Amino acid sequence: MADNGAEKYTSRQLQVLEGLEAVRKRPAMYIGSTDAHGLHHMVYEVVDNAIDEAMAGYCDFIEVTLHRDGSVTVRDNGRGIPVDIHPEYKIPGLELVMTRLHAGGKFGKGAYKVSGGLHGVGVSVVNALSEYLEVEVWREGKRYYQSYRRGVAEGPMKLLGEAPPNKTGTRVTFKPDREIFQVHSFDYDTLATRMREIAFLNRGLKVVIKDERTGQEEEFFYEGGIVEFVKWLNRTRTPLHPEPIYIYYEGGEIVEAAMQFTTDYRENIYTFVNNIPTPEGGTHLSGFRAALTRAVSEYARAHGLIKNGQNLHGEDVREGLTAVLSLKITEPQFDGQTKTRLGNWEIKGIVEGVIYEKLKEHLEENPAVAEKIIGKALDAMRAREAARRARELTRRKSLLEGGGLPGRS
Ligand code: 0RA
Repeated sequence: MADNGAEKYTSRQLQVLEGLEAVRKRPAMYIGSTDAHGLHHMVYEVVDNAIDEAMAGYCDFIEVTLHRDGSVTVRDNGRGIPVDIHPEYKIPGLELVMTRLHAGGKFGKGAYKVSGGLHGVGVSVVNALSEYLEVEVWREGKRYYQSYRRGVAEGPMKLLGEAPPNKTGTRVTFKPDREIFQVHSFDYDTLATRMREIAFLNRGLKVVIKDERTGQEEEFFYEGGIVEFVKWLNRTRTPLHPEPIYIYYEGGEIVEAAMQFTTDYRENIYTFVNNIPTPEGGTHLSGFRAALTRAVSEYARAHGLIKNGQNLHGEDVREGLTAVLSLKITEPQFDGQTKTRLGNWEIKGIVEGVIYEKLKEHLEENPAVAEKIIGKALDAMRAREAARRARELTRRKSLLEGGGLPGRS
């Protein structure tokens, strides 16, 4: 019996080492790359865990500190990593989270969590790729600690003593391994940009970044969430209406959008799923665009703002639009070259329905805003048609002049 247990323990330890070995042998498979991107991804991986706590409603503070020796600390006031002994593995949850590769599903179904793509690979990957990692947990009135070298525990988890009343959370300090990464220095601006984005996407969450190498320090906190995000994105543009249009829907999933039209000619739509940017777009963006075109076109036609035979295209309506679309869903499927395109087919219809209904309502209730948006779309439509006529004219002319190919007359 005891013999059997000892043998099991040994094979388990072996499994752990094999898991870590795999991560250290092919780090890019787990962290994306070993260049600057991969290096910064190490921080995002730990921060993602704190964001999961925030999305679950247990965390409203995250702090990232860059140290002079190339290490970084991520601190949060979430629930703290569980420390109780796992019934099957017979080690604290903390050690399990830090040393075993996980296939995700931390919270099980029904919770919004960061997963898919490179995100959600687990803190154990960060641990395996760190020269050293130290973790401190405040939970159930106590303070716990464990440290590791290249993913291997230096000793058992220690109880450090009492935690201050009601204090919970996690603090992770790690130094990315110089044997693994080609770049060793964190870029403040890269990290600060992402921390600001996280704060915009989670209203009421305070995100602090501190750089001990330079003394630089910023605090991001936005009570207005993505409405403030859109205003901030438009800080160098001229808005057509003072307040962004805001849409919120909560069903099985959360659909949130903020949009503001400007005198710009470009379309600036930023999409996120569970706080992860989706620059390759996907079903949520398709649904959003379809709804926008339909709602604005229908309003324009119903109020006699476009004539019969005239048609607004999607690109006309989107000209000058700055928008943030943020979804929280339980089982995101990330596809595409860089796993940053949302694939869940059912999301297109959900987003399209929500945005169409609420935008239509907003336009009906704010005719002055509607007229400005449609005026701008009509300008875009006329410019598009004029450009087409000019192209056709040039083509006909060059045909008449014989040739059709430049330099041949
Ligand atoms: C596993 C389970 C739970 C939380 C966490 C891990 C967790 C990980 C990190 C990493 C950095 N900060 C973190 N905060 C939490 C769920 C805890 C519960 O059910 O009480």
